[in-house]
Amino acid sequence: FSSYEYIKVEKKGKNGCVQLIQLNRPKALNALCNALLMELGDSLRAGEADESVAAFVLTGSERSFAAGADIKEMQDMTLQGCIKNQFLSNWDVLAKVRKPVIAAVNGYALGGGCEIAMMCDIIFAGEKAKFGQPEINLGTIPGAGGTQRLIRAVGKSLAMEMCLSGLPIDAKKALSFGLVSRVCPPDKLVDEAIQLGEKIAQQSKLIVSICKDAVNSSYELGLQEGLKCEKRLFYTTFGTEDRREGMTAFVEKRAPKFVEN
Ligand code: CO8
Repeated sequence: FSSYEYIKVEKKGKNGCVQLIQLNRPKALNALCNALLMELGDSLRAGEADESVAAFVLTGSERSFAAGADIKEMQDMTLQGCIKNQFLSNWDVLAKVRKPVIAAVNGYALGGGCEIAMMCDIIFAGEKAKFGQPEINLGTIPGAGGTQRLIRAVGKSLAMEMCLSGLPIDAKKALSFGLVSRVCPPDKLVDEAIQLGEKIAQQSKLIVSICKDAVNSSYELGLQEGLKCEKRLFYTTFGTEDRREGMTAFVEKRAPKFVEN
């Protein structure tokens, strides 16, 4: 973990069950340059492979979660270059992680910063967080899910308002529209996220990843397809040791001991 320049990675929680990834490029308010994104992808892959890790927490600083893609890197880019280099096509590592990811957002989550928060499974916000898609101010549009995930989270009117005007919303509004599920004092935010990660870590890792898959299918499919997918995944749990253990422990009035990864 020590070789990273733009992120800090630590194991937190009981037995290091939560991998905390802190974006750490303070001079640029955690603008998401390519090198930072490579490191983020690398640390996520390492956490996926580490059996002691049950969940990730992704955070920034108190001032800024991430102020967007790096505008200085993009300034001279061309259409041809974007296509040729598949610009930022590696951003979705986060959206494809099998273990749960909790975003703990203090300060600015703008542009790509808001988009990576929305790629996480759960978002907690500090009281001073600001979420926005200001790309329109730069003569461009969101390119990593901002026009797609935001509308699912907050509905069409507010998503349009944010994307077309570039104006951000505060934590309270984000909570009232369901973009985030909890608002906490800034200095308590990361601990609350880690505590949730620890709670998730008490469950079966295998069943947690199946459950995450099922919830995501609702996000991605229509209702009938989603219900079918859920049913198949529900049946799948009956092929696992941990499902048998969970129900047996309930019947025997004891705590379950989950073992499957
Ligand atoms: N990129 C590069 N540098 C940045 C960025 C950024 N996004 N944001 C801030 N910085 C830098 C500033 O240039 C400044 O550096 P320097 O000291 O060298 O001048 C430093 O961070 C501090 O910033 P400010 O002085 O501006 O700090 P303020 O407190 O005055 O303002 C703001 C804070 C409001 C956050 C302001 O910095 C700002 O508006 N930043 C830009 C926000 C933005 O427009 N983000 C969207 C970027 S575009 C994007 O994310 C597109 C994603 C598309 C993904 C496509 C995937 C395929």
